[in-house]
Amino acid sequence: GATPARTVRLIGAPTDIGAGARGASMGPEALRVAGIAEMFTRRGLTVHDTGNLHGPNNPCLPPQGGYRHLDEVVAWNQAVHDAVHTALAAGELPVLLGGDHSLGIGSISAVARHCRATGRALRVLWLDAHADFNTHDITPSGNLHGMPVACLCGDGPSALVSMAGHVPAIAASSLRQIGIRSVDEGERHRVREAGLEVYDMRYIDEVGMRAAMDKALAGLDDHTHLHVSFDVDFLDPEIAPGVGTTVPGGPTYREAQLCMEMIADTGRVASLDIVELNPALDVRNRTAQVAVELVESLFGKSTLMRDRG
Ligand code: Z70
Ligand code: MN
Ligand code: MN
Ligand code: MN
Repeated sequence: GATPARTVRLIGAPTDIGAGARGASMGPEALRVAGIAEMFTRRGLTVHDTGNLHGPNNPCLPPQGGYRHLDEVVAWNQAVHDAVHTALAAGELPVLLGGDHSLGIGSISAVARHCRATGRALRVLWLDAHADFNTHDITPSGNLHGMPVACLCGDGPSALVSMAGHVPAIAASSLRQIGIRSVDEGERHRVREAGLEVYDMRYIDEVGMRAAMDKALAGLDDHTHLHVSFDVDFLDPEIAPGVGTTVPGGPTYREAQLCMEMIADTGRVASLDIVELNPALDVRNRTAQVAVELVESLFGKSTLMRDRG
């Protein structure tokens, strides 16, 4: 099968437009300061850092019709979509440096568009404390970073739902959620109804990260495009305090490393989002450093036995 690209394109999207807390807008620079480009170079990849995208400022307004900042979220996502799609069309591996998780709509819509055009299967791994499956009528906050999975599966405002050029952008069956431990009441019903494949923290506690990831990664073939959407609040707050919404009881450093290593072993990672890092809430850029260490494992770093160099 086709090998994923060896050139990484870093795409910064400095915005917190879809989040409840301010500060994820500083994520891209914090990841650069933590050495994300140098890390990819160490992994033997060529890095093109194309700098940051631009978009509207955060007006900090209350929700309207169940959405906060919908027009601004659309503008940012369109910019992300276009940049991610350009990278994929150029044969590069896009790495979105968020920014809040609403940007997963633009990023994954571009991936879905690319997969459809090239006849490839798509698998999306959603690493997160949250299911991000809310809609305007059940959201407790109006924050669009709580809705990207719903939008990608066809439920949401038309400008976001149709960004891939086909609706839904992805089939619910192409998604695997890992690390989930905070789901709102109405959201829970929607997750069940849609039949999302969720490996929540209880499941991981009971069977272990290894068995959970074996299941989440089952059924990939040589042509599957594997997209990883890494919400940094996936991690336990003990190792990742620098996020807007900490939820206790997440994967430890070792569990998260194993998760990333097992994804790397598939050799199929073809695009990545790193989102919800909030340097305003971090401690000496520690969360950014942990994120970079984990992404290094996601791209094949491992000790001794399994090292591919
Ligand atoms: C809640 C909501 C959320 C991230 C918080 C929180 C959603 N379910 N997502 N932090 N990344 O407001 O919809
Ligand atoms: Mn999220
Ligand atoms: Mn989250
Ligand atoms: Mn509705």
